[in-house]
Amino acid sequence: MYLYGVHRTPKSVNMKYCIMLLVVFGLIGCSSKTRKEDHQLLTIQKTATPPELDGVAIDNCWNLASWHPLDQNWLGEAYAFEDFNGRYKLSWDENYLYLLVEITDDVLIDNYEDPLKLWWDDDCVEVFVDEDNSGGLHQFDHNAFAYHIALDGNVVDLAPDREPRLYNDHVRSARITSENLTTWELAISLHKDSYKDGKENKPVRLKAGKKVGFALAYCDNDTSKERENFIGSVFVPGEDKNQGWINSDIFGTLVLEE
Ligand SMILES: [Ca+2]
Ligand SMILES: [Ca+2]
Ligand SMILES: [Ca+2]
Ligand SMILES: [Ca+2]
Repeated sequence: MYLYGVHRTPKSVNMKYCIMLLVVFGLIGCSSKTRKEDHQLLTIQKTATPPELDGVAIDNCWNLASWHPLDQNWLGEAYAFEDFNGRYKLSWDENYLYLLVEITDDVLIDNYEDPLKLWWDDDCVEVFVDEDNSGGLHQFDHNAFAYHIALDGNVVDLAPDREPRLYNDHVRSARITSENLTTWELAISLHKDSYKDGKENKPVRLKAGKKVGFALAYCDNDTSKERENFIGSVFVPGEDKNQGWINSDIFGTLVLEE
């Protein structure tokens, strides 16, 4: 009897201990999946006057904002400064995130007239936004958006049905190209992860103190069948740098300031 008891007690204690460990690790696993670690924190200033979207960067909000580099080579060989260089500024008001992008690119190409065909192989600006800065996967849902803005202004992202769709009412833009220099001005409305395609959706009203997941990139193609470089605004750790279109954990974090 005694031996039986001795034999049983440690087993049940071990079992309880295992269950407790499983619960603890489970909780840690869940919380790390749902919480994004903020990195590249950028504080951006509200503007009382929206910039005029005309590709001319003389607006007051741009005079007050500082430049940030677009210089992380996410895909492709090392490139020369004349081949590509870029920088950007940000501002906001209740309705929009405003973005000024200045790109030097030696050849601008638009091989595919259909905006829903191989849109990433034409020169385009790509804007990644995660409205609630939640982080996490977003490839086939609207936890975050990856807007590709083509030279003709069309805006494409993958919809939950895994097909590309135009989101032209989410991002308005204007650009002016003078020789190798293109100046883009964009107004981006932010949408919640509950966004429903084909339904009426209200953009989020922006407030001071809000955090937004954000990254910018440029697909540079000059003479090739496929894009030659994909240059982003945030450092992505690890071998595979092309993660922004799948995982919003790699986005930087904007803090909206009054
Ligand atoms: Ca302007
Ligand atoms: Ca180029
Ligand atoms: Ca989100
Ligand atoms: Ca190009």
